[in-house]
Amino acid sequence: MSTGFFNDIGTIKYEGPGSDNPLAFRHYNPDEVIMGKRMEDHLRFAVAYWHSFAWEGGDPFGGRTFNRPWYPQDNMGKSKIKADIAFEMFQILGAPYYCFHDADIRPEGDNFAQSRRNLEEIIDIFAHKQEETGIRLLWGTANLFSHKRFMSGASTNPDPDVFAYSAATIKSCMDATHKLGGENYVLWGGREGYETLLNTNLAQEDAQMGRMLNMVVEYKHKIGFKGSILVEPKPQEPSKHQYDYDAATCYGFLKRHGLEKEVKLNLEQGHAILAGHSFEHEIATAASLGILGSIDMNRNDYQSGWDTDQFPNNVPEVALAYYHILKDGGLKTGGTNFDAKLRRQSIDAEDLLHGHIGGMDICARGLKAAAAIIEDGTYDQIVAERYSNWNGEEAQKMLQGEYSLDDIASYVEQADVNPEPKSGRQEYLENLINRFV
Ligand code: XLS
Ligand code: NI
Ligand code: NI
Repeated sequence: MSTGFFNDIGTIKYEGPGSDNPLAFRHYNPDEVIMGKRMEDHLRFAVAYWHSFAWEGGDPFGGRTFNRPWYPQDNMGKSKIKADIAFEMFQILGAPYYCFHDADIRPEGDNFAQSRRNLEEIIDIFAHKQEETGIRLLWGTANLFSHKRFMSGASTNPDPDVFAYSAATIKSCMDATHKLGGENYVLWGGREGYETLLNTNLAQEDAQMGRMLNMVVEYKHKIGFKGSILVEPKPQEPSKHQYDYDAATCYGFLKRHGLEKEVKLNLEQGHAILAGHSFEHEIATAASLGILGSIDMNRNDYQSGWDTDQFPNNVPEVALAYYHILKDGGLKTGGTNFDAKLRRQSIDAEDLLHGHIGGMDICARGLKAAAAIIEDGTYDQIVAERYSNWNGEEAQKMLQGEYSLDDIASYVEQADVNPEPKSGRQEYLENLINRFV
């Protein structure tokens, strides 16, 4: 039954590139087969509960701008209204998945036990709605950054009681995710970092964070959770410096704590930009290390220096992201989560639909372009050619460690090795992209 929040608009349909209906898809056609797989199964779209249903439109200079029937978000009744409207929106959009933090979906209790009971009550409602609609949970996570108890960190807090409270919270969120058949569990450490080194013991905090993640993995196996555990890198904001800075830094952390085979990454476009990288850099890096898990799709304003979490609107950028995802064999347990929010002036219910419809269409165009690049094969061929001399027997021996530095030095003099530079052909390769996007 419709809640009336979206003015009884029906489900959004694919109408093709020629359509001028703003409430239709022009590129996202769930059943269209790309490289042998339905578009819906490639992209695995998810709606982020927090930005669309918990965030009230505030910014550092001003409070709430939105009016929603579930405000103020402080009791179970309001949480249920919010759940009804959220699931209605997932259905209108035809989004197969959603994601949440505990704090997005339940009111905070007076103590931990009450917060947990509130969570469990909502989870039962979600379970029922999932069954009714066929919508699934891409991932669940714990909000260990909004409440003041986490101001000095969650697992990295100098107070062991906060470490314990965080562990209990993560357990309750893993249980909730498991119960809902979630396909991943995410950890994003917004407060796992520091504001000043003058009060921070880096080695101590690294040990705490490593212990927490090891407990998460142990608990995953204990309860038989089959999904992936994902860490989400971000270099700063809200902390001045966050330990999970970027994909490469996270890999170092995982290695150090013996977790590189157990944990993968959830990479976000805007976080890549904040780290001074491109999104495809982060994806390609994670893929090359074998830890690419899922993506948070959004875009940052390139001037503001904030994590602006806008809906994506740049096809060439998105195409390169999916190009590296497809080369890694596509998203497995992961998906494309719109970790994106409206601008605070976009106060209408319909704006929520426009944001997601546009984002889904941009991703569909990006995916089609990425598939075309791969099917064409020129890049693969040029890269293979560029490294082809490494296939030679002597080159392989150098790589496999059969020669030492002094062996190679004498060979260079004996054979009078004198390398000839070859063009990297960057402009040609960049121009080629325009054939596909
Ligand atoms: C914030 C993060 C957050 C995570 C989930 O910048 O992107 O939304 O995705 O905690
Ligand atoms: Ni995110
Ligand atoms: Ni973010």
